[in-house]
Amino acid sequence: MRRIFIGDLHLQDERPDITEGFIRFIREECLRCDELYILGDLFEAWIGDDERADLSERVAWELQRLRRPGKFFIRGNRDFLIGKDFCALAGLTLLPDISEVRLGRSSAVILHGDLLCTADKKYQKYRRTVSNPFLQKCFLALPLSIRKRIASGMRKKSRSENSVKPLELMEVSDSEVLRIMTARQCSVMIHGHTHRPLIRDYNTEIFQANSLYLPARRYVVGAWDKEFKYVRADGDEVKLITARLDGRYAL
Ligand code: LP5
Ligand code: MN
Repeated sequence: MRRIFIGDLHLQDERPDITEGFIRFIREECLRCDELYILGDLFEAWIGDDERADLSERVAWELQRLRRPGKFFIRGNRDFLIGKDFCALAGLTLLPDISEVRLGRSSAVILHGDLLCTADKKYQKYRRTVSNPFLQKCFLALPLSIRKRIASGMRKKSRSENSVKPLELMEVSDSEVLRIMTARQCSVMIHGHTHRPLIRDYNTEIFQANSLYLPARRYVVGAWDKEFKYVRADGDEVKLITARLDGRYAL
């Protein structure tokens, strides 16, 4: 069973090269996989399924026509408003913010990654605010033009806050990583969000459902640009692969 995990594509009209690279990727690399997991921030910003922009329509069509693999989506902090309409259009199964998948002998916990940044109290408070269903309902009831302005203001504020925020606040908390992996008996974690792709080994063994103890390992997929990093799992053989938008892949 081959599974592919990608995230942080941040698709937007201003970067058609990334959109074309993504379409090539799903037509080539994903053709040979059994399941595709998109771990959030597929889009740069999402203001509601009803926007029906050319970009999102094209992405949905390309995903929909990808017949073979199961296709799964976890919301990111930019596209947490993606709902069942877009998922139905794209043939995506929407997963909970923290989900699990069996990888051979191991179990993996998969998530976008922003939930792991527990030191950033301001962000976690913001996340709780915008997760409020009533607030989301009010936002989605606004005209699209107003929503676009609000989203652009939020992006501006976020960029300015991030420009002065200490890096350690925008990194994941290892104690939170291990808490979640232990609680869920998952020896593998795969996420994105930080835009700092890496493989991190922990000197902690996690009990697996099949009474195996396996060392904890975390994989971070990389944001898409001329190059990007994604995770490919063949059973429990998990690799962080460097790829390029032009389709030339490197192991
Ligand atoms: O996204 P990024 O990489 O810049 O930084 C993130 C955190 N920031 C965010 C904010 C998003 O960028 C905003 C995207 C808006 C698009 C969708 C609009 C939908 C609106 C729905 C309303 C119900 O996620 C940033 C972290 C960083 O990751 C690293 O982890 O540091 O967090 C912050 O900057 C915290 C700030 O306090 C966020 C301020 C955003 C504006 C707040 C407006 C108040 C809410 C308005 C509700 C209508
Ligand atoms: Mn993110």
